[in-house]
Amino acid sequence: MKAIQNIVILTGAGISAESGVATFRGPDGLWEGHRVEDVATPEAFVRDPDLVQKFYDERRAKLKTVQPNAAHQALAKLDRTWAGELLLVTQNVDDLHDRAGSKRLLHMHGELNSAWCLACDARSPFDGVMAAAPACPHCHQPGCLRPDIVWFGEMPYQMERIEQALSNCDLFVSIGTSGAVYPAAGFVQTARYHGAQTLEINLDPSEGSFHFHESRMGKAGELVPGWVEQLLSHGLC
Ligand code: BV8
Repeated sequence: MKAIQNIVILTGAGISAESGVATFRGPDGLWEGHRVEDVATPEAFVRDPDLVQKFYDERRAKLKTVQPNAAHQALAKLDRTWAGELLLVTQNVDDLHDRAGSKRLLHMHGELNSAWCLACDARSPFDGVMAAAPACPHCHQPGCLRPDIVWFGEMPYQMERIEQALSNCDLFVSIGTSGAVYPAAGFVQTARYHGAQTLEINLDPSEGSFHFHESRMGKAGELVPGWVEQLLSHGLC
């Protein structure tokens, strides 16, 4: 097995589940009877902006009541101590990786605590209630803010940077994701094509489990700290 220098980690809703943040496709996978795919779209925002704003206002408010768990903390420790290249790509729009201290972090689907102004195109930190049509912190226009979230049918953020990291990594690890959403679900194939070792840590087999060299089934809060210690001690996954 070749030495590991460069690592890409992909996380999904499962890594935040033990912090009390609902996943999308578990038993609690519906929101007020709506499938996420039906609310997290530009069309839904045009059709019923108040419903969509309420969906995100509730999840943004929930962030103030939850804490990073042992999996977030372990990945932040890896971020602080890994001498090689490391990129944590999260599909999650919560701020738990940020609050745990991860720095080499990329939110490919946007963030709940960010607002995107449709009048001036600026993105600004935001932790309030968007349904109240507040003014843009940048241009001060009222009622022009949308959640800074990548909806279905919209291009995820920093895809070139992600593709470059995937083509250059020795190890790709997927944690807490169902492998249901693209292009994130295809990252394992890109990494493997470029010769990376691939590991999945998940509660259940994901839709893409067969693409991984190794799968470890269990809770992220229980498995990720041990995996990080193993990696830091032996440089192997
Ligand atoms: C795009 C923000 C193109 C919203 C989200 C093929 C190629 C490319 C695109 C497509 C394609 N086929 C279909 C598409 C379109 C679509 C798509 O993938 N649809 C799916 C439904 C089939 N993709 C898109 O639209 C993407 N955009 O392709 O643009 C383009 C090209 C040119 C120009 C313009 C556009 C955009 C997708 C982004 C959508 N936004 N998030 C929000 O958060 O409100 S995606 C949404 O689902 C979530 O954010 C999350 O990121 C994502 C995936 O969910 P998971 O994170 O995996 O969560 P899930 O609940 O599914 O699974 C949790 C897992 O954790 C489970 O496996 C469970 O077992 C496990 N678990 C639970 N507890 C634990 C645990 N594991 C460990 N420990 C535990 N304790």
